[in-house]
Amino acid sequence: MALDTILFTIHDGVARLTLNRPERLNAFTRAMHADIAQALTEVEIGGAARALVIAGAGRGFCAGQDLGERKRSPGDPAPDLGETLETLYGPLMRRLAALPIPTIAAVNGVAAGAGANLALACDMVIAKESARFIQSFSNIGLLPDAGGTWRLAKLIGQARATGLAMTGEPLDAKTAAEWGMIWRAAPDDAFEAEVEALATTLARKPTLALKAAKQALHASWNQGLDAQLDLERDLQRDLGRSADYAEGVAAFGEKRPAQFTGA
Ligand code: LHQ
Repeated sequence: MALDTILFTIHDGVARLTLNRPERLNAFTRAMHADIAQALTEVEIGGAARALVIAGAGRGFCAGQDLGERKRSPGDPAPDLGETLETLYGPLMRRLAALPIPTIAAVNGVAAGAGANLALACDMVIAKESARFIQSFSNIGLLPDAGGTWRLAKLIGQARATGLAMTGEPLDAKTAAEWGMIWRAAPDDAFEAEVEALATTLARKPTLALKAAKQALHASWNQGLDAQLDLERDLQRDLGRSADYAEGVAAFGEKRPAQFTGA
């Protein structure tokens, strides 16, 4: 794959997608969106990846939309940001939500604007203690996009979501973890090892079960208990027929670690 703006590997069941424009804190460009789309296609159809880690190269995770790409000269027409969201950010957020494997945002540094909401679009977020999350949109006259207004309120409640959206103030990783916005803030010197351990653990889990858990948890945001119980019943019925369930129960009985294949 010829990729200019990201690094992408799949090894031992773990796909690693590293945003790679460190001199711009890995801000999104059109080219980066295209490269990410290409990598996600490989994850979706290749079958080799059982977990996806998204990280940033250098000192930042992602500073959101590259504002250099958005510079206007006097007299230029106003941009259609709706078109940008419709064709670039929306599809990315939808693809991550639909991805049948767990996604981990490894937030190695500042995550701002759509970069913060890219992190929150992943199933689990682990951040360096020194990292910051910034809903920086209001600083440039915009509202949080890329799912931000939807996700933030659900994760941390309306009051805190509103505060972050309106002030554009940075939120440190420890507080983000305390508020329940992310899974964990890791000491900087333990961060890489913790990301590696989490990715390896998830890649060895029964993939279909994680996919079903993701699907059900997402559905729970939009439906009541009755519908949720029905969904759990249907998904569990399918999982009960999986090879991994048979292996899990057998391994428990034989007091040995299970060897899940993802089938
Ligand atoms: C950047 C950027 C950046 C270009 C740092 N672009 N160069 C969707 C639909 C369509 C359009 C609009 O947007 C969206 C979604 C969005 O994401 S809107 C939000 C866009 N992002 C921002 O507003 C964040 C802008 N960046 C910042 O506020 C700061 O850079 C943060 C707080 C992220 C980091 O601050 P510092 O750690 O002090 O670093 P820095 O500001 O010195 O940045 C380092 C370099 O990276 C610097 O370049 P330079 O040549 O001076 O070294 C910045 O210009 C560049 N950079 N973010 N988004």
